[in-house]
Order: sequence, then structure tokens, then C-alpha cells
Amino acid sequence: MLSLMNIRLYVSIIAVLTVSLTLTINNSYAAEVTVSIPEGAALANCTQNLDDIKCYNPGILTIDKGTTVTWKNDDPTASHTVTSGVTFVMKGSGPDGKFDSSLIAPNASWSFTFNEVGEFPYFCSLHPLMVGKVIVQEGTAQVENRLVITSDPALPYDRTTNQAMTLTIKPDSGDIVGKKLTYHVEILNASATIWDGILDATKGILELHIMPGDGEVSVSEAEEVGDNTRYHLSGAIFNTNGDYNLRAEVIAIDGEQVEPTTKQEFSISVVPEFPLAAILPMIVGFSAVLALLRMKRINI
Ligand SMILES: [Cu+2]
Repeated sequence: MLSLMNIRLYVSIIAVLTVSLTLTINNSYAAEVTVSIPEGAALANCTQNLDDIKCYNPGILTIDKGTTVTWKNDDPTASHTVTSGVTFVMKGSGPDGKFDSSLIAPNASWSFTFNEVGEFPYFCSLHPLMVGKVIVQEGTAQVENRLVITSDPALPYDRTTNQAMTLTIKPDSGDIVGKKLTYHVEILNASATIWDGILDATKGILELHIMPGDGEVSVSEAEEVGDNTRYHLSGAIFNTNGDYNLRAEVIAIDGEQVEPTTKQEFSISVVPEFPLAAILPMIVGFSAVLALLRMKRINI
């Protein structure tokens, strides 16, 4: 028997696997850039023009967040450092402690990954006229559009509680976040469509408030609740036990029709109100009371 605990365990395992997979994929996209320290850098002065390439080449480097920068010492005549902060020659207060390569020998390299947006001036602690700067921008790389679907209450859904179920479809990443989205939503039971519709979500977040009942499925007008656009669905949805599926795909962004490539599926397991395991002890208990009453009657 698949107990609730087991299901929760499996869900946790799947969640961990998904997160690890996502991190792996993100890492493989991380950019790498090299800055050369040219020959003669020790004698150069770039304090008047950070864009000069005689100290660090390039002197001003603009990168996306998450980029790893490698400084290679191509100067065979001297060791150098890459020390964050503004050199005292430029009226700065010296090292600010954000990064420091310590000595980079001729032909050696040193790397640092920039995970924060901002401007990072640096200099060589041996030759304070050697200066450079790294400008880190929010990544412009395309992030995959992704939808996340959640349910409240948590699954499996017990249809006998006569409780409404809220399914939330939310853009999680990519250029769909925060935009007005039009969804094609489908609810299936054993691969047969029991309801489908086209629904707008003003800020992209769609909330389906589902009250299982009988009869044809009807959907309410849109209702704006904070950032969510809520629709009430009632009728014959989730009113029998089994495995259901919710399918959502984005068919328009800000009113512009798009290929429905952004989609997500969510499986919903619907269970009975009183499982047999709960009913059996009740029947046994009730019978015992009846038997006791009869025995008493006989004794009297
Ligand atoms: Cu130097």
C-alpha cells in the first residue's frame, strides 16, 4: 500500500532531483571570460583611463552575473595581483576585501566568479598604477519559460470533505513572469477531457478554485485577488475517485498569440472520504454496542 507518508517521501525525492537537475543545467550555461595581464604592465599607468589595455586587457570588462573571470599573467617580467578596491593613487582606501588573487606569477592564472550585480574596481597591490574594473550586469541570457502548478489542500484530494480545491498555475522563470498570459487549460480523467477552457491571467498567475459537484462544469467570470486571477469551477470535476491531470499551456503573452511551447502537467489523485480502513472499525464498534445492548436485555 502506498501510504501518504510514502507519497510525501517520493514527492520530496522528485523535488530534490528536479532542483539538482536545474542547477546542473544552469551551471553548464555559466560564461567564462579571460583578462590578460600584458607584458610591461608593471610600468604602465592606467589610473587616468581605466579602459587602457596596458595594465589589464580589457581594462573595463562588462559581464553577466554568474560569469567566471580568469586573469592570466602574460607578463614574463613580473608577478601581479588582482585586488578589489580603489588604489590610494586614485584617492581610494585600498583593498575592500571583496576579492584578492594574491601573487599571480608569470604564466599563472587566477579566477573569480561574480555572483553579484555591481561595479568592481580593482588594482595590483604591487603596482598601484595598474587598475581595472569589472561591471556585472543582471544576466541577459535567455532563461527557459517555466510554469509551476501547486494545489491547496495538498494531494491526494479527499473528495468526501466537500472542500474546494485551489490549483495555482504560476510562471516561475523566463520572459513570461509578470506578464498577462492567456492559458489553454484542460482537466482530464484517464486521458478523457472532462473540461477545457481559455482563461486570461492579468499578471500571469491563474487560480482555479474548484468545487466538485454534479452536472455540467461551469466557470465563473475572472476575479482579481492580489496578483492572482481567480476562476471558480463547479460541476462534475474530481467527484469520483481516480487519477486526474491538469494541463496548462500558454497560448498568448500580453495578448500576442504565441506557439504553445510553454506547458506544464500536474497529476491529481482523488480519494474517497471514508476509506474502508476507517469504516470497518466503525462497523465493528457499532455491532459490538448492539450486541451488548441485546445481552443486557436478556439479562433483565
Ligand atoms: Cu602588478
